[in-house]
Amino acid sequence: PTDLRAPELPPTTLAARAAAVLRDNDTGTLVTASPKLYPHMWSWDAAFIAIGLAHLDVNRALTELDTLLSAQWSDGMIPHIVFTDATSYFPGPDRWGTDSVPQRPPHVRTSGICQPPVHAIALRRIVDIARHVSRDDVELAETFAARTWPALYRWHRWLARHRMSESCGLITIVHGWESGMDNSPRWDAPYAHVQPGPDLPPYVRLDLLGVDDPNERPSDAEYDRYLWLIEQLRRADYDPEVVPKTLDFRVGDVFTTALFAIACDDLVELAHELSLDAPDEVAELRTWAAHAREAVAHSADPDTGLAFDKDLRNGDTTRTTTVAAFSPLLCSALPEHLEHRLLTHLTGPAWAGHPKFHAAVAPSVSPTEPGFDARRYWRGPQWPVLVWLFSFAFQRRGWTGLARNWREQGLRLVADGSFGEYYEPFTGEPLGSTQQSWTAAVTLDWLC
Ligand code: 9YW
Repeated sequence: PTDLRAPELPPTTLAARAAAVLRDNDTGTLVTASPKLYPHMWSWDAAFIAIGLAHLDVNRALTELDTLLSAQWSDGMIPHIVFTDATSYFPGPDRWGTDSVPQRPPHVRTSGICQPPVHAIALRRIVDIARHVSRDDVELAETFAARTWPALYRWHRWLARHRMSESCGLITIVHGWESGMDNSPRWDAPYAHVQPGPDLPPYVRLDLLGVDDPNERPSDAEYDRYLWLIEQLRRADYDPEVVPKTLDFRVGDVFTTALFAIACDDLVELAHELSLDAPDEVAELRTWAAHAREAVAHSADPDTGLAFDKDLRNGDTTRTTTVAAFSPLLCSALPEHLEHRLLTHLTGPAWAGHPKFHAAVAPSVSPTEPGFDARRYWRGPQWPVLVWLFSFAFQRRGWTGLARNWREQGLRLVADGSFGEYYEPFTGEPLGSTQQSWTAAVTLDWLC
């Protein structure tokens, strides 16, 4: 039904609206993830937001990354939320209990877990955008990149040291939120081990106030588990040595690992482009990228190329197929024939090419999978930011026709100008939050 969506806007209007979203959500030094639902800075959102901002003002884009990096913990971790003073989001800094953690920089309140490492990808993209703007912007971006490269290297080193699983080589996540795909069916089996204790402190959910329909959000039972893991993290004092060995949720994440591989590549490329003198660090980054790719390749089914996460508590391969199973395509982990098969599957009728979809891009879960739910968060809807990641990866691979096609279809999804957090795949109805910053940001990158 067409009344679920506003009519399509022409590109110039769409770009102007996207720019307005970023401006409206801008607090000065950070753009909140969305005005109502997420009034703080999220780590991987900030990376995409910075790319969008670069099309408006390169200097402002760099400030965004600077704000995030100034919240980096002394051990190298970039926290998944940098809190503003807003009190309308739960769990806030008090619930995370990170104020007493010595690794946290004292001037800022943060959560105590991380999100996918897309920041180096963003930085390289911003340097590239600046090259098309002006000499002054190139100078600014390159100087910034040279100054912050060591911080990004330390972030990658933290992941390599503390999170590269010794058994399977995948990057370990200790909370579904670390994957960025909070309640994806990928995590249903691992979450089944998470049994909230009777001493889980009581809480009131605030996320349901920001959406029209609670069925678009995770359930209460899911939320209890999320909160229980925070309790376990607190009790482990957020010690990066202890956490990945003791938490009830420990999963090798193929998607995060694939992104880590290409982000390591980007740091290496930046070091070359900027003539940085860091031969040892560059050698390490190359090794991490190679190990990450190998781990993604290992996690792939030899017949289909679909890659699966590993539950590190029991060694089980989680056989749930979601969009993350196509991660090998992001980092070119597979031999050509298998990659071709995987790509054909992704673009075919079960996924992006579903004949009933409003826009021909991958959903978070295919309608052919048992866990599919067209309206619920990471269980079916289409997420523009994922479309951006895949189209960007395709472009890099030199698959320009395919990249263009995904960009066009991504634009079809967001052309109503509401900048939804995610979209119902059959109708294209925007769901969750509106005026979502990263949706506006990827729109700008597609249009500019
Ligand atoms: C939450 C901000 C974040 C994203 C995540 C997404 C959602 C936050 O929103 O999580 O409280 O549930 O799952 O990827 O960074 O946009």
